[in-house]
Amino acid sequence: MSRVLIVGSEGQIGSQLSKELSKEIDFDNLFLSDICDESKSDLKYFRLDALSYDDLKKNILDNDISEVYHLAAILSAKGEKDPMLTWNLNMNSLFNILNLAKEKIIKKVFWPSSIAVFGDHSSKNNTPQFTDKEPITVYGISKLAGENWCKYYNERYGTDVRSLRFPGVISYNTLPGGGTTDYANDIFHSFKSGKNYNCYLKENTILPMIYIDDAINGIVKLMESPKDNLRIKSSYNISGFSTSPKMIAEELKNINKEFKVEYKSDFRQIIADSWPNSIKDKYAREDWDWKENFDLKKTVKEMISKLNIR
Ligand code: AKB
Repeated sequence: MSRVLIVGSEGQIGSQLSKELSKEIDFDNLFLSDICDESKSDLKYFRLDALSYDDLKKNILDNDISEVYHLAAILSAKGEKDPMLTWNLNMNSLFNILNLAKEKIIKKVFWPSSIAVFGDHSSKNNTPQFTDKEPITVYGISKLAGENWCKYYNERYGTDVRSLRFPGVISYNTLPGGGTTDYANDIFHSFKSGKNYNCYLKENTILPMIYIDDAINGIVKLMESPKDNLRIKSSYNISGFSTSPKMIAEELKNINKEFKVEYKSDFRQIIADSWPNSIKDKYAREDWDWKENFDLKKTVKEMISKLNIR
């Protein structure tokens, strides 16, 4: 039985992943950690700075942890405010985990990458696993470097590090912070509170998205797959559906025709324009049976129900 640690458990993906893993893993075998003092969950939690190799190693050894989900990162839009801080956190926390895996202190790692690894020269539609990648954000640069380091450690040191290139994640429980795709979450909260939404992207900006349940299901399926089936040693393309602010707004207007969205793009538009419109996730489908369950309509329906919007 693995003993599992989530690093960055209080964020958008971590808070839902911990709920899901706690269904399968005994209370005593699941540990959460983040940079804040307390957890919102009732699971075992300790404060941890992922940049401290010594603290990470001590906590992992003391608790006999064998599997780590390393989710701590600064996202694309926030990252542009302080590129060096973003590079430092995103890269050096990953190196800490990779080196613990290299030393065989941990046996298995999950680390999320992002569609931010793609750039202006990547193919725009149905973007394949292998294409030109010239990311324009420091977040994207750190994710692309991280992917290559995961591949290097897997091939050179025989580590077992697995990764998914996430599109924008839409979720109801914890809001993302500092991403370019955050609008696809924020819009539901404005809708719920009866306010108009001011969107920072142009109405027809199409980006790939995934509903949180699919994102979690993808992580769990990838981690359960036999290692030998995994041809991609860096990070797998994965996607749910593609949408624009206008398409989400239309779905919400079908529920309440008074709902209004105003569009005034800011610096995040340039980031969004450099990312793919849609993703081809054939390797994930072939290697570990990836299949999304949520399209846009189903996602909107689920968000409305989970956020208790009447
Ligand atoms: C962001 O917008 O920065 C993230 C991502 C696509 O990785 N949601």
